[in-house]
Amino acid sequence: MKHEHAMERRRFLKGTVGAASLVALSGCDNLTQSSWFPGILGKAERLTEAVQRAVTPRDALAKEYREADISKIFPANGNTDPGTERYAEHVAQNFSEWTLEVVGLVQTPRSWSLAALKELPSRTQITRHDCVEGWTAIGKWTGVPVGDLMHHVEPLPNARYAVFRCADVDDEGITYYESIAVADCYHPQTILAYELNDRPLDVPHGAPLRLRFERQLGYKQAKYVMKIQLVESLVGIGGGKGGYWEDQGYEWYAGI
Ligand SMILES: Nc1nc2c(c(=O)[nH]1)N[C@H]1C(S)=C(S)[C@@H](COP(=O)(O)O)O[C@H]1N2
Ligand SMILES: [Mo]
Repeated sequence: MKHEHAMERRRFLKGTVGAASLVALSGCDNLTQSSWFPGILGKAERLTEAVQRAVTPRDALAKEYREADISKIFPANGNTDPGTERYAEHVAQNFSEWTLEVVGLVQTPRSWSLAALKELPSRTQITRHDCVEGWTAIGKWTGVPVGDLMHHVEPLPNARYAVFRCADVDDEGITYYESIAVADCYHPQTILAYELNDRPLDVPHGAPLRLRFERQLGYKQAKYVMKIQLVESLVGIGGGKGGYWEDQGYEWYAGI
């Protein structure tokens, strides 16, 4: 009986994960153009999250690679320069005035200059980035664990999501943002990176600070991060689906 149950479960998992990866493979353009897609997302997505959490516990580590595995070229994708006057000033000042604010449902809101963040203990990880557009790259990231920042600000009990606010705006004036569960901020590989392959992050890859949330797809890896806002609900933030691409039909739980 026990065995039969396990078989059942395995079949169920296989089917569901298969469907989820098909969705991931179909790429940006197809998704935004098909009108049915956002409609079915709610249910399929909750299923994906539940299944993936069952298969991969929340604290499981993404695979880390060796120096020799680092890709010769790490492509830059999406916005590759925020292009605003203010951002150009930051570039000219070598980001000396850049601050990261952590606000919202926290005991003690705080901000850090880039220099102050670099003085905190750092983590380095060599991981693979997977973009839904069909490319992958292995890079070495160094940054500050987001969990350490959380220990400083102390999230309130009702803080469920951490929203990452970015400096770039698209042609329609929509600002890029992303969100992850506050619980996932404490995962050891969730870092705000300021170095790629031992050099300060360059503009195309999200200077001066970008999120690495290693067990999820490329679009979760928010670049040009200026602010982390802790909230109880995603309603009223952007289009309400938890991220720039999510608002256009992508899954919020983009596990890989
Ligand atoms: N702020 C911001 N973050 C972003 C994007 C973007 O356009 N703006 N694109 C996302 C996508 S789809 C991918 S694949 C990665 C690309 O990161 P890279 O340019 O370092 O390769 O950044 C993600 N984070
Ligand atoms: Mo992507």
